[in-house]
Amino acid sequence: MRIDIITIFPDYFAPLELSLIGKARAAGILDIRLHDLRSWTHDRHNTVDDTPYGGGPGMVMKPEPWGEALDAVAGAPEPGGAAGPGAVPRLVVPTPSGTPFTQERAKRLSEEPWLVFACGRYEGIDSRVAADAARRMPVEEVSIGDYVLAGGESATLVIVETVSRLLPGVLGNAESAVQDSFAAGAMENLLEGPVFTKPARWRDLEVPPVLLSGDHGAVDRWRRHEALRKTARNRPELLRALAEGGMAGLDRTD
Ligand code: 6GU
Repeated sequence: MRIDIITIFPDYFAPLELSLIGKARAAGILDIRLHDLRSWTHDRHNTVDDTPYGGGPGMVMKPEPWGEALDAVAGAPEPGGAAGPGAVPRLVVPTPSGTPFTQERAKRLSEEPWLVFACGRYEGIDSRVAADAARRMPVEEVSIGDYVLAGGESATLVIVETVSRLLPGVLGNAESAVQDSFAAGAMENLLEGPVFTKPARWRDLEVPPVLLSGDHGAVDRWRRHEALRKTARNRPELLRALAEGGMAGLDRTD
């Protein structure tokens, strides 16, 4: 998968050289390219923002640098490049006013050959930029949660990490992505319960004996029980959704 990230803070993405994603890049599974938006400005101060039409607080990102950046990055696919000849990327615009980012959405994005992220700062990017891009490529606005970040960079890191670990060959153990809380087909979308490793006794705290029993049926039942307990405590609305989903097609008075 190819990922282009357009930002005024390319240094923000240094962590993408580390760990799982750094290894995936070295292995050629992930082709991540960073672009400084200011390289598409033409004034002495490399201006990327201006005051909002209609008034109000803060600044809005100007359309011209974004238009040129997207033309340069998304307009000219390399023949035989990571995304293939004639490919068009999907443009992802992280914004608190986007539609919610979920594990299911990450799975769909992980099936794309080429993503471009447009990281806005200030009060966002002039809305004509996404409208113009949508004439040539699919565009989605994505929010990672109900809170406001200072810019799209950290949201992009979240999305890139979530998507990357779903790519074939990125995780050491392909099972671990299937087992995740929120993965489709995970323990019915329950949260994961507690986990333990050696030693069996640490600071007078014991690992639950069932995990040492070798009885795989008993271990599975205990894990499901603990997953239910954790979900009831931390995310009770997920249990209610599970109950409703599980009774789909049935009258709840049945
Ligand atoms: Cl994607 N961007 C910003 N700036 N704030 C956010 C967000 C994104 N998601 C939640 N808050």
